[in-house]
Amino acid sequence: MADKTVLEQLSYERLPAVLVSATLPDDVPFGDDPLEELSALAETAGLQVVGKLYQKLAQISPRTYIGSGKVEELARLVKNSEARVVVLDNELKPAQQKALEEACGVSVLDRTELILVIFGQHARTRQAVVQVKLAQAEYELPRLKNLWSHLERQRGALSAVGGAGERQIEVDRRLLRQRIHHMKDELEQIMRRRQVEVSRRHELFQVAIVGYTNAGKSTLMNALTNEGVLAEDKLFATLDTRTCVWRLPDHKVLLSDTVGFIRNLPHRLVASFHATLEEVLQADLLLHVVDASHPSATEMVLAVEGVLKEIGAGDRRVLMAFNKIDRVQDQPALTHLHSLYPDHVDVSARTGAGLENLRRRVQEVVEERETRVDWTFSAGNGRLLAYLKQHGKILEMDFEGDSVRVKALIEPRYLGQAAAMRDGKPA
Ligand SMILES: Nc1nc2c(ncn2[C@@H]2O[C@H](COP(=O)(O)OP(=O)(O)OP(=O)(O)O)[C@@H](O)[C@H]2O)c(=O)[nH]1
Ligand SMILES: [Mg+2]
Repeated sequence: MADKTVLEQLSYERLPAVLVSATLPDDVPFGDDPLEELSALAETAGLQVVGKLYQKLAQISPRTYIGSGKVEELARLVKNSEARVVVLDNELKPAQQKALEEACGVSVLDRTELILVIFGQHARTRQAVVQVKLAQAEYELPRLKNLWSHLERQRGALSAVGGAGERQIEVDRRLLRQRIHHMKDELEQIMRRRQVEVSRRHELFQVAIVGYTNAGKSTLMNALTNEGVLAEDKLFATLDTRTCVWRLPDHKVLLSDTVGFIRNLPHRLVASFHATLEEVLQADLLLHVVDASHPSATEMVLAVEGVLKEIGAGDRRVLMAFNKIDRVQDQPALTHLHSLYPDHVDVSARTGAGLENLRRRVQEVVEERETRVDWTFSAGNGRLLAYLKQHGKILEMDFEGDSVRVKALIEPRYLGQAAAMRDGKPA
């Protein structure tokens, strides 16, 4: 874990930073500049990028991740650019992180830690705060020992205080494990309360917006519902799921905005955001929003599909929404995406282009699954009303005198029984 004070400064000070990319032969290229995404992450976190360093590695160096010649080059670059922090676009082992810090004389963060910093800055609700703290604590746990032995080495007193050091590590670990335990408990409680809300809402068809970070998910949610959720040109602007009612031409459905995905999302983070992603797992339809104007759109789509599989939502019905169509330059690339994903709509959340089409397409999906009924029957027929509620989704219900008019969606297999109840025939 990098120096805590450095992490705290990130949010309000434009600390100068050097970014490092090390690519292995099997890495899939992601855009022209391998550091483009890390730059955006760094900017979002509040860092000021003052230098970039690239290395193509045949294999990872166990001690410093990058090769020893590169370490020297990095140390020079840090010195010359007066950088205060180094960020590597890879996941570092604790010992590698320490070795690099010693060589450069400044804090070294890896990609995971930078994402954790951003999450920490953007967490608003109690649930998001606890989830982020949990992920941070789990990141810290395996790094505790290393910090300690590093201190001991510095003092050159390993043999003298070895026993005391060992005990101190155990104490630190136990305290951290306790904190992790408490946070998991608290999350579970929050989830139990949410579960009640979710099951109350269960009567409506649920659509969850998913997609790569910065794809325009929140902007789209706002354009469709006037909900006024936060949308910014920042990575991970949204950390909480927000759900609201979305009115389609003939239906009312629930629309949820969710946390953005990113490639190489660390497993720990995926796990700690499970609660937030619960909405995705319960959705009837996933609206996968893609920044179609991005040169790496296809890789982003694949990364999102990877995360969906990982959280157990790989088999969900998906409608692709190719967003930011207003600024697509590379028409052949878009045509290629169209051919890969025939079930798609082109939209611009900014200009509103394609939104009507999107509403219609989602409505079609809703109707595909269910039969729509528009029945008027005696308000005293509570049995039918209960049956429709249990096996279908009530869209509208109006009492007119002693009769009731119900518009509902119902799965075809329940339709016969419901119709019999309406017509007063024995089941
Ligand atoms: N040109 C253009 N820009 C858009 C469009 N939709 C969104 N944007 C911009 O893209 C940026 C990101 O939008 P958000 O809606 O915050 O993206 P998000 O997917 O919710 O991002 P996270 O919550 O950070 O994962 C903002 O600057 C938006 O104004 C669009 O259709 N066209
Ligand atoms: Mg958002």
